[in-house]
Amino acid sequence: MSQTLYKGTLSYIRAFACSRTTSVRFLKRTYIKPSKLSGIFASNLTRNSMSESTYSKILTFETINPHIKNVEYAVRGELAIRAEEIKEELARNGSGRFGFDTVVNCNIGNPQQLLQPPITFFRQVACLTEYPDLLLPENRDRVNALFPSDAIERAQLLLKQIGSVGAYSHSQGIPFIRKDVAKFIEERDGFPSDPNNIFLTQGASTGVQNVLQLIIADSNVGIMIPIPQYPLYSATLSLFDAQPVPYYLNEEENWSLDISQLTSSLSKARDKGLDVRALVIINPGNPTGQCLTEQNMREIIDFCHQQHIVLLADEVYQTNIYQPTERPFHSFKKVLRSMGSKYDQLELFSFHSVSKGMIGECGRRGGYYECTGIDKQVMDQLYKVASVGLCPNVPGQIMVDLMVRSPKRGDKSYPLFQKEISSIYESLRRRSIKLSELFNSLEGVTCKDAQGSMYLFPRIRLPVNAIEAAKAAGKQPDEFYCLEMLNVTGVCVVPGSGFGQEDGTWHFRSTFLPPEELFDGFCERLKNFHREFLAKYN
Ligand code: DCS
Repeated sequence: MSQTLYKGTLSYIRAFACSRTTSVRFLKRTYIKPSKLSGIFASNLTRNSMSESTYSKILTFETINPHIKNVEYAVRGELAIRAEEIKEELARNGSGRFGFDTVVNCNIGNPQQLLQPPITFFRQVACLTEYPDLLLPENRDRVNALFPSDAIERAQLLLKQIGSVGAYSHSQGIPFIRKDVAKFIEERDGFPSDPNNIFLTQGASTGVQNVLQLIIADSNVGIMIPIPQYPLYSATLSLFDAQPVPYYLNEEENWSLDISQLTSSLSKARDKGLDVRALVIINPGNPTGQCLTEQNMREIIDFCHQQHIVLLADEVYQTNIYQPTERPFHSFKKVLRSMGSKYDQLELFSFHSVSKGMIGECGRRGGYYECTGIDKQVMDQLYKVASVGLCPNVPGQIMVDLMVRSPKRGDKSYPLFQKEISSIYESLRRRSIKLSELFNSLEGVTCKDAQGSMYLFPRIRLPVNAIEAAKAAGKQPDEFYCLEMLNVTGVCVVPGSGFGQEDGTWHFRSTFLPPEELFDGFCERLKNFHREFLAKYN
């Protein structure tokens, strides 16, 4: 036995002996006679050595955490699962059984899955940081021929700060990148931002979950969420066992937010004894695509201030703005700061992500949240939770840096960057209009324009026979309609019931992300399906 192995074995034996002694001492204190110990160890042994046929699983559907069982997430729910099955069948047997040869995933805002090209500069920098040997002097000529000088410089700068992308970083996120985020916020809003108040995250999702976990002190806590809402919120509330306090958006008024809705929903919840602590605003909206006016945002801030409520501003679609003159994006941080010192104490968390906008780097899992007006001791606790997860992934953090510090006018990469961003933006805008026109042309369907985000949320009025058929199949009517749409056209959308909707109304959510060159064909498929569906059930 080698010396080290011998020493290792010895310390293991000592540790084992020590733990046996400790457990004997513990058992003595709990009044179990050491003589009985052998019996206890023996019965444990018997339990562990149950035969295969009598072994009962520790983890069953009945015994696991019940809050996990309550979680629902329709964006990747039944429709998405069925879509995957169809894809597999198409790959195995071809399109024979179906009237289409591809599944189009409009159920999720995942632009690159639907062939949106990545931003070249971002990938160049990502590539150089992943494989730093490319930056060695001996590779210089080849790399200079392939990469623009500003991408090389940015990669060098980042690597100087980070070391290796394979190393854990600061738990709150790389300080250099947080400084860039703070600078971006300052330039966007015209008000100061402190890098110590920024937490980098794995997409906005983990940020939202960490903040909700912080707020939900017990199961009597209520969190105000919009209806319809993005189900990250309802799912996280189920997971942490808190109470959703729904407030309804006004479909007739372009999914606007009426303060009287907030007030009545809050007072109902407080009457029931709920400790309502936070209000979630998704702006621009998902699934509803509306952008709030500045005046409306001031009212919301005033409501939170008066009612002593924390504001969570989900602003991941802040650059997906399709009516920039009538409905520009304003951040809650900016509006709050512009309202003067009366509101200085308001507690605000603002979320952003690399998954959306024209970037669409969903798979990189990059994001951040900014804390405004949050108590220092509370921030320390958030930091502790971030530390337990060690750090957000470093390539995702790099993508955040690129998002907040993209090429500027005069930089080598600026012309290409600008061309790519505006071509994606213009195309998204055209597609949003085309799809909303299509939906509005269908019998019994109405659809509000997307002022922002990546989705349309049309309302469908279904024939009585279709509602009966849905009931017979054990489905919600909108779920039934969406399943038929998937089976007939290969287009996968999400039923409105996955987001919440006014009772007695039915909707579905579709992204407008399918590639533009396929868009006419895609619209045609939907049009034919809807006509045939109505003919079948009318
Ligand atoms: N907030 C909103 C409003 C979102 O729509 C999403 C993602 C997120 C947060 C979280 O995104 P990341 O974690 O990737 O930053 N939207 C989902 C959706 O509805 N479709 O695709 C994903």
